[in-house]
Amino acid sequence: MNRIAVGLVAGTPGGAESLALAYLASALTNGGHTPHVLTYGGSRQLEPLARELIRLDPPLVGVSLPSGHASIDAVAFILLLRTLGHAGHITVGGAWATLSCQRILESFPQIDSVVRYDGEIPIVELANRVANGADVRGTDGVCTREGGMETGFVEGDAFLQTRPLHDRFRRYAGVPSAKISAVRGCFGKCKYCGLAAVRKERKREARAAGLAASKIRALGIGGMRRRPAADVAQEMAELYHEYGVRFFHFVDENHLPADPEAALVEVQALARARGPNPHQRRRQASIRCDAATRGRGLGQLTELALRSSCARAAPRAGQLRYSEIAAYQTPAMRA
Ligand code: B12
Ligand code: SF4
Repeated sequence: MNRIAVGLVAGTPGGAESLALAYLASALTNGGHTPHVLTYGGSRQLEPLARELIRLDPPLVGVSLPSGHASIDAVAFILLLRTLGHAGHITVGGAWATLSCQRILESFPQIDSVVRYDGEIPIVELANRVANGADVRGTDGVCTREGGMETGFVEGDAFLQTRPLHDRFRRYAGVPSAKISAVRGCFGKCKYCGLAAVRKERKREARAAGLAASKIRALGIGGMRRRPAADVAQEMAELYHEYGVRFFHFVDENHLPADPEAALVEVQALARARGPNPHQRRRQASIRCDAATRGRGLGQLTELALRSSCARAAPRAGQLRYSEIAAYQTPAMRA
């Protein structure tokens, strides 16, 4: 099997790392390939970055399109890369690319393929095929102009087995921080949310591919896929001891399950699991307004958060229906 260099590119405003690329870099390394993670903080950095990639000349380049907003610079980068002479395969991935797949391929001949949904498995298969000069059409999870929407479904959940390969740790006041993903998916169906649309589409495609409802549920398609608390704590301990990380930023769409009792079990499991020094733990979380105030289990959740040295638990309105938000309005606010 031939191995290749793979350029992985994302916009990361403010110097943050891209956790998506850290997961892809890890999967590619495990697959024997050599990832090069390149990030830009704004449009001024696009040209030097494109020139750097031309110098590296990887046969496969993957660019992250997580949102429509992020895609403006990202697509400009791809056009620049082609203008500068890059002739290798260019793929894109991320939530927005997943949903806008056909439009992207129709609008930009410079882009060869779109990786849809989780990227860990398809990017390695794509790299294998590019390395061997094989046809990339028909790669599971990869869409080309010749089709592929019907092969969007990828069996297997690399997320649960892959440890991200961090290329940097952002510092807050000199303190190293790391992003962590403990859960993929969310129980919410908020109308304005791109990720809710991604989950809905994935479920529809799984059904169309003939998967039984029981299998869809078991695989967590369209729902929440959760790593065991002990594994999350282990990752935090590794980051703490090996890299001096002291600030952990959970990027989960929604960390806790919808059911308050189940949420309580998760919080307790993470609190009990071995991880960084418990005496130095401080947490900050956004909790749904109703979760923070209502009901037995829900009240307990807030109490537990505060007792387990939660420095700040800020209620937020996201995920609530208008009727639920209205319940918190004072008569003056309603007037
Ligand atoms: C951290 C974060 C940020 C950070 C850093 C962004 C970054 N580039 O890393 C900051 C604060 C800067 C940010 C800013 C914005 N964000 Co933001 N952000 C997130 C958040 C919370 C986590 C992303 C993450 O790390 N996920 C974990 C990784 C592992 O998952 P992933 O990104 O989905 O990646 C997987 C696949 O999508 C795929 N994949 C992703 N990229 C690629 C690339 C290739 C080549 C391949 C093959 C595959 C692939 O493979 C990955 C592994 O399986 C998500 C919500 C979420 N939980 O996902 C929102 C989210 C991505 N952000 C969103 C938005 C709207 C924005 C902003 C536009 C907000 C604004 N108005 O300014 C800006 C855009 C800025 C920019 N230019 O990127 C939306 C996008 C909505 C949509 N798709 O319609 C999301 C989904 C939140 C939401 N629920 O609405 N964001
Ligand atoms: S709770 Fe957040 S991640 Fe979940 S569907 Fe609503 S906006 Fe999207």
